[in-house]
Amino acid sequence: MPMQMGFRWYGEGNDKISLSHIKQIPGVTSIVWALHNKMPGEVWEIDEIAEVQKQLEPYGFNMDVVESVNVHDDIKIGLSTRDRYIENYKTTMRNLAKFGVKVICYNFMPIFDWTRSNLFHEVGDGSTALFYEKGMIQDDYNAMAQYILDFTEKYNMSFPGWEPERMAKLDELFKAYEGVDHEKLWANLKYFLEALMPTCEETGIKMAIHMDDPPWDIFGLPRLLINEENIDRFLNMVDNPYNCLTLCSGSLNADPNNNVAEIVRKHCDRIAFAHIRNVKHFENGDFSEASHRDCDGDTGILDILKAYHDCGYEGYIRPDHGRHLWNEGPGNVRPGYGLYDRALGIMYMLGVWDMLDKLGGK
Ligand code: DNO
Repeated sequence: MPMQMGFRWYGEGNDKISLSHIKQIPGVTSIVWALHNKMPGEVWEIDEIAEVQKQLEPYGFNMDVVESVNVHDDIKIGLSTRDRYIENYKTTMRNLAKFGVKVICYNFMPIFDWTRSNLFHEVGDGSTALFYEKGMIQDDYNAMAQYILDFTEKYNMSFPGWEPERMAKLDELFKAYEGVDHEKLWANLKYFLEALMPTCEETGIKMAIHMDDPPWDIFGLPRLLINEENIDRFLNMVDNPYNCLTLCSGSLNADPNNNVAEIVRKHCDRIAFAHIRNVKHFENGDFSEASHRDCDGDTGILDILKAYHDCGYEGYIRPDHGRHLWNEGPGNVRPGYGLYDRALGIMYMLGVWDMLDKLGGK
């Protein structure tokens, strides 16, 4: 079985891209989906999941990969209320398993999910891309969050991990995380995963943690999934084949010291889901996202794909953020999740993969 190509879709009424358009991209078999109206900690009900299944079925897409079932802050902070949310998480897993879900992508970043200072930065060829200006993400978390929230409000969208309800009490959240240092966060992650492993074994679902984006502490909040050493620690900490990675090449490579291809070769059997994204670095620590073509960024896309191919990777893979092209811009596109550049990314990945197959005689 070859690797399985996915495309992230935000759901009917929540994504301007239609399933019929996605169907025309060669090679896509999985829709990477989620119930985006759910708050972290809530149970995903069977009839809600069935609704998505009904939408995907006519196109022949499977719903094997969910991105994400978000983790409640109480679990990350380690409050006594966490057990209730862990029970809800298990119920969600059992409900998802009824629909054949095989992989749950999630993250364990305190408060903020992915973080950028500019959602539509000029790339130089007329397209725009997500951009991280290091100097802007230093002390003032309220200003950074406000930039994102103003955008989502203006264009009437919500970003996963940036729920306005949570963002409205940022100061409170920061207070709640006081004392949660790296070691405490590791311990809380271990507690969460150890509680879930029996349900993984029962349902066959792999838990695939996403890399932290960017891979360093921000605003004094600890981040764990940031480099090879910590990935080793994570996999050893709960050494179970259901404890897996969503290996996001772009998240990791925002730190140029990370060699993603090397990590692929080392842990291929524990990568349930691969995100392929290219990043271009600037000397002052800023970075921009780039097209999937190897030479357009610094991530080493060819080396990474070669590493997956050499390992005989059979897991799920998807193009990650793309640039915004051909009139995609604020108001008509989800930042990073336009149609065109991700479709180009898929063709690039499949082109490389097919050629590797051919050269390898497969
Ligand atoms: C950003 C994504 C992340 C990712 C979550 C996984 O575009 O890569 O938001 O889905 O961190 O939980």
